[in-house]
Amino acid sequence: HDEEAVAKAAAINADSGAPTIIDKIVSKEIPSTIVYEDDKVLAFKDINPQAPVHVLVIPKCRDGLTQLGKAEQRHGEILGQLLYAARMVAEKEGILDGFRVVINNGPSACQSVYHLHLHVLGGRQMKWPPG
Ligand code: IU
Repeated sequence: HDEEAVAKAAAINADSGAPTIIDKIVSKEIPSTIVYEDDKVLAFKDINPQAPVHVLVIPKCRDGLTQLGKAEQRHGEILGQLLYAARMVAEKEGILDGFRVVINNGPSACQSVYHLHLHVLGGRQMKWPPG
């Protein structure tokens, strides 16, 4: 059953605080196609793109931000930097006129990687509401 499978997958991917694949992408142990990088933020192409442009924007240092729900006041600066980086990605990818930024938070939103990441999606007509 579809709903059951989704719930099961989401439960497996609960927030354990364990290291994630993103650590290896940041260290470049796992190669990725980098779209934008500065000292605090990295943006790279999603391996399973859901749109012609699908880029993930992450803080290089997780610093407790396994998910947006764990954000504290002290994270304000990096959160702003991530949003600005998303805009830089949109410009670089030529979708500044129309793009979507998504953060999946927790099992019911199908978060699968517990290192905060913004999805930047575009290059096609996006639908609303999202699924
Ligand atoms: P989510 O919001 O946690 O569901 O998004 C995780 C994304 O990470 C998802 O779109 C995956 O395709 C993507 N991804 C990736 O780009 N590279 C990887 O090695 C893995 C996941 I694992």
